[in-house]
Amino acid sequence: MASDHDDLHVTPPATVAGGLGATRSIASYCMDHLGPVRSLRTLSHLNQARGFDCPGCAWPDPADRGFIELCENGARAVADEATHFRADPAFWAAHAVDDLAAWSDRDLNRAGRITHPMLLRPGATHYAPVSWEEAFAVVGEHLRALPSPDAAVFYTSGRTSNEAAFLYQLFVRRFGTNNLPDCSNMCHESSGTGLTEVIGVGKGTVTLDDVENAEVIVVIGQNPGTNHPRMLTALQAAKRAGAHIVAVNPLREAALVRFQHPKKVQGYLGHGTDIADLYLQVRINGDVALLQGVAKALVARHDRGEPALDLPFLEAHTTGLDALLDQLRATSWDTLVAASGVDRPHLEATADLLARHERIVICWAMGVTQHVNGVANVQSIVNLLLLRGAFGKPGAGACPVRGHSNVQGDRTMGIWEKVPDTFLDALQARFGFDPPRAHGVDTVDAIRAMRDGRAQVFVAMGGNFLSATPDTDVTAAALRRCALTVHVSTKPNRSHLVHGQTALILPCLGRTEQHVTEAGAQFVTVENSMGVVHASRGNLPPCSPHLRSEPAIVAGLARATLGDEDPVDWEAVADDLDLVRDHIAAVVPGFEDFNARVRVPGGFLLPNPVRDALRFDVPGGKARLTVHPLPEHDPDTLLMMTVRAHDQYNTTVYTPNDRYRGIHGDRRVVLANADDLDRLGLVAGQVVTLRSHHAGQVREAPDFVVVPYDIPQGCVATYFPEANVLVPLDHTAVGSQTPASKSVAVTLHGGATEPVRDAAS
Ligand SMILES: Nc1nc2c(c(=O)[nH]1)N[C@H]1C(S)=C(S)[C@@H](COP(=O)(O)OP(=O)(O)OC[C@H]3O[C@@H](n4cnc5c(=O)[nH]c(N)nc54)[C@H](O)[C@@H]3O)O[C@H]1N2
Ligand SMILES: Nc1nc2c(c(=O)[nH]1)N[C@H]1C(S)=C(S)[C@@H](COP(=O)(O)OP(=O)(O)OC[C@H]3O[C@@H](n4cnc5c(=O)[nH]c(N)nc54)[C@H](O)[C@@H]3O)O[C@H]1N2
Ligand SMILES: [Mo]
Repeated sequence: MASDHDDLHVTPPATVAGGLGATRSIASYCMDHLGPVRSLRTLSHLNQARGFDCPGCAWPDPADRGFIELCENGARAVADEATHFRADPAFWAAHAVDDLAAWSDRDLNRAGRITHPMLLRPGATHYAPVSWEEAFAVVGEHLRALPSPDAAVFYTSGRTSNEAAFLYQLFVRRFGTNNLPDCSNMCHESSGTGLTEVIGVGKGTVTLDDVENAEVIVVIGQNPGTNHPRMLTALQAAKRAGAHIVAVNPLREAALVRFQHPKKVQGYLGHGTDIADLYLQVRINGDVALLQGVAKALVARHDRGEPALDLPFLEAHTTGLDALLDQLRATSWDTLVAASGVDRPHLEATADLLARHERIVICWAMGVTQHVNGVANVQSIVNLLLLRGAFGKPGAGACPVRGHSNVQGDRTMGIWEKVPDTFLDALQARFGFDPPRAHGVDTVDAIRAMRDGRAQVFVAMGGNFLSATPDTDVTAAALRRCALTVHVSTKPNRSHLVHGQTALILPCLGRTEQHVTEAGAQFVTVENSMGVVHASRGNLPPCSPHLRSEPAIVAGLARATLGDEDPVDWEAVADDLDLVRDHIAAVVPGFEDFNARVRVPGGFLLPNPVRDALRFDVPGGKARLTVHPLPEHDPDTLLMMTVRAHDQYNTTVYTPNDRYRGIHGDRRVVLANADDLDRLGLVAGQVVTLRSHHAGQVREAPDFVVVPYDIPQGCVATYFPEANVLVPLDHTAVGSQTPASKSVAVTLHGGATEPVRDAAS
């Protein structure tokens, strides 16, 4: 895949996020995709109490929302959905599937909204329009012909509403399988697994108020300036109230250094707010060592007789303290400093901040979860919080910052291949059928099942499975082996082009669009990262009269598969989402009186035993302190993390730029440490091939340009999804099976050299 890199332009990384640059970027994307009138109409409804939930991320809304509560990337996510471009039947007739496969991700997405259900018949070169009834019949026939319900896989991405998710899992379990993998398997699964094991709840334990009232906030393995920009408002508020912020990241991400609020006049004019008081530039996957180093420094203070551990809390609420203290005392500073790449004074300074304050919040995202030891990372974070007694009180707790806007809600609704028996019992009681009890496949096992021919039908409620999952070539072969692939989608993506023998695209309404049925105007609900459930109402007319809502599509699939005699009245529930909410209220704990409570502006907070009552639902009733070995790495390879650029939403690429990091015009870059490049005899601008190494297997990705960057030695960074071909399917987190896409062992191999383009050119 040779390409020239003439458009690549590298500038020094930004040292401040937000400000005018963000406003300009919103304006240009909105004008391109929406035009002026539609821009204002759309954006003014975003995250308002009577408007729609931003499809960008799962960060909560503040109580005092401004006229437009948005951020640059939220606005782009909205403009991207509300775009006036259309991938209509004429588009699909003009382009063969094989031709579209050569398009860039950006161009595919820019083709616009899909307007009609489309069918690719066996052997056909083009998708062609099909009626909804025929589309559903194709799915029903395939599903009924399977040797077992477990030969089908039903994926979900995290934008799906609570109502659609509940109906989808109900349909899948009525059909007879728990094969419900979701994007969470690749995302915060390590958080859910790690937290459940040690504190008994798989979600965060803080509210937005807690973040704003914390005295110390640690942001680890997260790039909020790009991925959760509205979080910066909360960090800024906390900072102004006197909080200390510690950033732990291999890169000096601009927003963690300084932030200018793009909506506030003083934001344009002032120099912004300094964010991180301490910036720990950890080595990739050096976090277990770093967190142990900070804990060791706390223990050393305690051993000197200084108040550093919350002993009454530890005594009353935890087990495992002695084993942890023994391990921390026995591990040498040299070991921890070498493994983390952070010097002892910085680790001591962090411990100092923690020792001097009570209200501590630790926030994290993919830099923590996507490692072989992702669960150990999460539990090492919990260790620190427990040592300081930072649970069950205001201004303190664990804050895994979720990705997709309803990824947390989808899980609550039962989109989970390993849903607890209590959930299945409640389904059984409500609907009078025996749900399947055997666990289903997660994302990685779903790929294995399709690869090995054990699963022949793949259905996706949103998402872009091919590009989001690891080991792209393996996943592509797995999907191609299927008899049928079905995608409920809003926009074209690569998963539509790498398909089973028969393939369907079922176009659905998006968050921004009005949803009116015979029962009247409908709204949906979502759950944000902090367990607040609230309503979301689209305000734009649907982009095509042929779209159906996600609940209506599930109902159509269910009727075509299960027949008209099914005890669930699919037609009625898809038309009137209040009926779905009544079912949810009866099945899911915390949703009692759902229809009434969700109509209160702002919604309601789900119960959380740790946050509300300092109750740890683990055997013995006490939180567990845990001991973890330090991860090991092959010193002959570099450790690669695959990250998001500023101008993308997961697999949707808006532009080829990564503004804050100073990379423009090209995404096929590898950011590397200058000393490593010297050692390897590589120079800036050189085109290299990346090879990953796993259990004796080598995977290769050609044609990446070397960019020297401020990143610790031994570490490199590339963008996802381009680098996913290098992530081995079997390279996953212990306990959660999350692909370890931030810990890939690679080597760089030089080809022809290119002239160096420096910042000034
Ligand atoms: N605009 C926009 N918003 C998004 C998304 C998007 O693609 N675009 N995606 C959404 C989704 S689904 C998710 S899950 C979130 C993702 O949000 P993030 O987790 O912030 O996304 P990543 O780009 O994967 O960034 C990971 C960060 O972790 C750092 N990191 C990598 N490896 C390590 C490590 O070993 N240790 C430490 N301490 N840090 C490390 C990287 O340098 C980077 O700053 O964002 C959500 N919001
Ligand atoms: N190497 C590497 N791989 C990763 C990651 C990484 O950091 N590195 N991150 C992982 C993470 S955290 C995640 S969450 C996954 C993301 O994986 P996915 O959720 O599968 O991927 P997205 O790119 O978010 O999906 C985009 C598609 O969703 C469809 N869509 C958008 N809105 C809607 C809607 O309202 N309804 C429906 N039905 N469809 C809609 C559009 O057709 C669009 O093309 O990727 C994972 N993969
Ligand atoms: Mo995610």
